[in-house]
Amino acid sequence: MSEPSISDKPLTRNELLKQGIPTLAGHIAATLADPAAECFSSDDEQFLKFHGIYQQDDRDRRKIAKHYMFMIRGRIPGGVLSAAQYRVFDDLATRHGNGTLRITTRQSFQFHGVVKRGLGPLMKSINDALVDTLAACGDVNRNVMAPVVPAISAARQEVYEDARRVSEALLPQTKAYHSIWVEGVQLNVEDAANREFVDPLYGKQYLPRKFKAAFVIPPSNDVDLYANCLGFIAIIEDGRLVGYNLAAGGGMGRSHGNEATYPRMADVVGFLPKDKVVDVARAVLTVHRDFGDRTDRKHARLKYVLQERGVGWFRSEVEARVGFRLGPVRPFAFTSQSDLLGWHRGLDGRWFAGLWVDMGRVKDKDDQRLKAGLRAVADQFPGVEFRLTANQNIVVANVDDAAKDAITAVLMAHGVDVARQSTRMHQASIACPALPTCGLSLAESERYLPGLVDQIEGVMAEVGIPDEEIFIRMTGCPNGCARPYMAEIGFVGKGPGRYQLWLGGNATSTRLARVHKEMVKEAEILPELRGLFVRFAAERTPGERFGDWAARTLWTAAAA
Ligand code: SRM
Repeated sequence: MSEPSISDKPLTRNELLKQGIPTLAGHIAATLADPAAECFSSDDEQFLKFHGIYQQDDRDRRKIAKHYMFMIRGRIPGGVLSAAQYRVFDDLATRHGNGTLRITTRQSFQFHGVVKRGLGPLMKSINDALVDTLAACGDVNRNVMAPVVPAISAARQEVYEDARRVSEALLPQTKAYHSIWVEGVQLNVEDAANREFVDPLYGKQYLPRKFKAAFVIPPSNDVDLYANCLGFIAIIEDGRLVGYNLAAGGGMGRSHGNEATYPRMADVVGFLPKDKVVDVARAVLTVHRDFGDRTDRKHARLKYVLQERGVGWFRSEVEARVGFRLGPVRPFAFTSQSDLLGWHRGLDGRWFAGLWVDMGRVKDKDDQRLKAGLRAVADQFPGVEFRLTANQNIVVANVDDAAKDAITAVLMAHGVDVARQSTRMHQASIACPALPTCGLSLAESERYLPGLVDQIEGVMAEVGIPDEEIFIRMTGCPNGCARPYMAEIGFVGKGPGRYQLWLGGNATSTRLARVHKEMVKEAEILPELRGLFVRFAAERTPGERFGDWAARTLWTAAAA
């Protein structure tokens, strides 16, 4: 194993905070108990993240005053919830949140708009439902992703169970979470175990930055594997899961005007037998722990360690930590990244329905009452399962023949037509939440993209490509939360009404897009796309997708 080099640059403020209170308890319980306190201190804001909570304020109302509210994110490995758990999330969103549930790009649910007095009851109820929010945010391993299609084979079920095992194995061990949110008391710091607490895996300072892991079963890349710090690509031979190809070093986050930050796709490093998956996950995490940059949070992701030290070094480092050699990468190929929408029958004979959720926001709107419809399904069919997807959709799974038509009817009664859900372009578009909740957002995203997609469809029809599918992703800032750098068309917020335009991702999410225009104003987006679509329609080869055309023609032209 290599020795990490010691930097003479000072540690970041977050490092000192973690080092000072490794239980992550901060002074959260005291502020929580104080009815006069509207918000937490800036130090506690950082600790709260490890508990799955973000302190936000309503940016629509900032000009009047700061209205504090909280975003809470679940830890839901693989995005799987029982009907009973779903009902708890639904109830809590109505009772304590803004009446919506937001499916995230990592298969979780977020509550938005929770006020401080609702925080304690909400957290307690989630935990009572045997779900938690621990490590959904913070400098730790985040929600572990897993393939969406419900368990239709033993191998698929095994992959899902491995994802859960890895999620559990990489959890921080602090007692503070349980003490504050379940028992409702401050962590007893007089207790020696708490006073001298050092996490056995993470140490005193946890990771230099967030860490993200995903499992995938080719040929579907429905979790966007290459955007993750750690990826396990299932290798299934003759119906048996034999092991995984290890991928590492992916990440999207960057900052405008800072060339030292960039999106990067994970490298595929080698093969491991299935029984080593937890050991390898721990080893990769500890490489990040030991070699990530703790002096600059913008440079602290595992992707920079791989980029700067090389894949060969990384492989040797992981091998030294697990005590065995990784095998050669086994062949695999991805053919899609999309969710299966509509009804499908699994190999086990059970049905599942993929439901498109506009921008991942489960809500009731006019005649489309998705939230009430899903709730009715959960109430009336307690044996079903809900699966959240990385494309911000939801799957109702584990449905038998008798229930299938009845569920269709329940959804239809709420204005949700399983057979005709939306247009291809809307189904291929995702955006991050951005305004008014996200403190980092520079431009609109979730509230702007649906209307823009309507207009883009209009332009496509005019130039003669009405039935095309183009993956569009929008974010309000360059952090990459909706993974715009993997999209065929990516919009990255630069300021109010202004976006950087990225082009050239592909249908399998296996190629990074590139900047096409540094900045387009809202009014310039449609004229810019119209020009591109006209060229695409004229120059495309048979069956060629927009992203492939863009990469083939625009990049070659730029390089010439
Ligand atoms: Fe993200 C920060 C929302 C997936 C990269 N992300 C944030 C925060 C918490 C803003 C903040 O720090 O105050 C956003 C809260 C917005 C809100 O109001 O809800 C936010 N990120 C989201 C979600 C909800 C977007 C969505 O449309 O679903 C996703 C929650 C996933 C989950 O369940 O855990 C979400 N974020 C991602 C992804 C995609 C992924 O993981 O596959 C990325 C890119 C991959 C990566 O990590 O590189 C991503 N989020 C970031 C970053 C940039 C990190 C970096 O490398 O610098 C930030 C900023 C930060 O951490 O300082 C960020």
